[in-house]
Amino acid sequence: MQTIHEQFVQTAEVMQGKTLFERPDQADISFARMRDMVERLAGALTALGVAPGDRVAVQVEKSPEAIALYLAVLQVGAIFLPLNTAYTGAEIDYFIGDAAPRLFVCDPAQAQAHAHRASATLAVETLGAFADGSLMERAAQAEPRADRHPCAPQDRAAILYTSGTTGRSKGAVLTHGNLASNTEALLDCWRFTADDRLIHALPIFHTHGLFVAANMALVAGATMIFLTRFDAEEAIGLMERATVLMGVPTFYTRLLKSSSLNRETTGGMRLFVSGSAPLLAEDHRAFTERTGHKILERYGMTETCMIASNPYEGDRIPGAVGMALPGISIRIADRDTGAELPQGEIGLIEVKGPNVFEGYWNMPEKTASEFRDDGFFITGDLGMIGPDGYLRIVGRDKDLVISGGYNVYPKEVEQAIDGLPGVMESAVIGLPHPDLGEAVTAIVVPRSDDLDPDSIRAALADSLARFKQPKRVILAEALPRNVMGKVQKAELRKTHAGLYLGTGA
Ligand code: MLC
Ligand code: AMP
Repeated sequence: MQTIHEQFVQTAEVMQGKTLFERPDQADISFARMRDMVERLAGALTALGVAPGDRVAVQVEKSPEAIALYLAVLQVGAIFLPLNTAYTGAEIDYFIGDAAPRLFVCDPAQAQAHAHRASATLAVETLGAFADGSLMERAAQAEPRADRHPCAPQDRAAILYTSGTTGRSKGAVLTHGNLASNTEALLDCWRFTADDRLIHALPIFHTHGLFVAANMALVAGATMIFLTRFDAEEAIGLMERATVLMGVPTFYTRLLKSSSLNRETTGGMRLFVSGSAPLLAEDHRAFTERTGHKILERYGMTETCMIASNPYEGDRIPGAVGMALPGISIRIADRDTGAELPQGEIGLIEVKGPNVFEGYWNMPEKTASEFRDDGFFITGDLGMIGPDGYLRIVGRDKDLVISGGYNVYPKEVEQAIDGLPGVMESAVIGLPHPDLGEAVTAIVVPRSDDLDPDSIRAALADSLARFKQPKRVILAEALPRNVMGKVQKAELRKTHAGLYLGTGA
């Protein structure tokens, strides 16, 4: 196995002056320049005392330099820990406490706010969106490092935090083998080559933007049209110079809203990929009608990278996520016994293969409870495999909301709300939303009359990232419960189903 970093170096050797990053209003960056930047950053990391196995936590704006930092961390054998830029100080406290990184890199604008974190065991540096910040200054002065720490497939490459059902975020530990094997499978399945020009409008702190989109371009030698955020009109305008778009379903909902989306504007594109949340079958069909392109939907998870994909050649079926990627096994199992279910029956989706993560950081019991004895990982998604061999996701066994491709675990939001003065209890649910797919919504039972929805939302601002905060808060006299006393979330979802669709209260 070659690590993603080793493959990038090899590709850069061949590509040299070819453009890796193309950005609106900023200079292009070639493969050769990127390689130099990675070597300098590797030198800076070593000078800062980052050793193999150390965690490097990074909460920075999207930039080519942030991708260079990721590669440099892999080069020196350290573990890359990207953090959503929306996380609040309180959330960062937890991640740093749990992962105990050697280095924390933040945006220069946040330097003051994080200065107190620096200690004998934790260095704090900055990296901005315009190649600015203290880390880039160090890199400019550092002795470039071309040598690399040798890494085996089972060595740790990254930790990605995903919020947990208990309200405590879990750090999914991914190995070099996970990343390299998944990239190899995707390059082959989606026929991705150096000729591709990828519209990259996803954030780079999650699997989709980093381990799918960026890794594929870095290894294949493709060009990334690198955008800091997704704007439908901008993306459509770029399509005549691009070949591939990878996005969450919200990208496609927004593209469909634009009158400029048609066969002509998408004519040069060869592939549209959707994932991270369910793509509405009606959006899939509408997209084909408007553009002639069939969106390729695939299925993945932070813990497993990509699991299944609709075929490049062959039927891309609306509402289905396709077949297991090469080398990966999928089975549908009975929720309680774990026994494999026959074709056509609905059960838990379980997965095994070189893509499946090592486990959760510092959580051996949690890790053990999510694996079967024979090594299959329990995804928590419910699905079935039809007679056509395609996997279809029909729901979730885990209490999870996916809003615009971001996961929000209701428990974490409920704990924050329940801690507010004047709140008796709360239930957080996801409701259908025309733009985000699902919107985080809180049903709150107040203790007193003076509690109002706006003050609840305002009180959460410092503790929860914006995307986790409820879009709406509904006050209620009581929560519906079953005879066992368990809150009936399905009933709440039914009662309020039309809230964002303009069809309900
Ligand atoms: C932004 N906001 C959101 C939100 N994104 N609220 C809920 N859910 C979201 N996903 C809030 C902002 O805080 C802001 O709030 C308001 O909405 C508008 O912000 P914005 O910055 O203008 O939003 P926009 O840039 O349009 O972003 C929407 C989005 C973005 C859908 C394009 O969220 C996005 O890029 N999502 C992709 C997430 C992703 O990469 N997921 C992959 C996970 S990996 P206010 O109140 O201040 O106005 C994974 C595995 C796999 O799942 O299979 O891939
Ligand atoms: P995350 O933990 O952010 O990696 O999100 C992973 C979850 O996203 C999966 O467990 C699924 O519930 C969901 N997901 C990813 N891709 C799809 C898809 N194509 N269709 C439906 N759900 C998806």
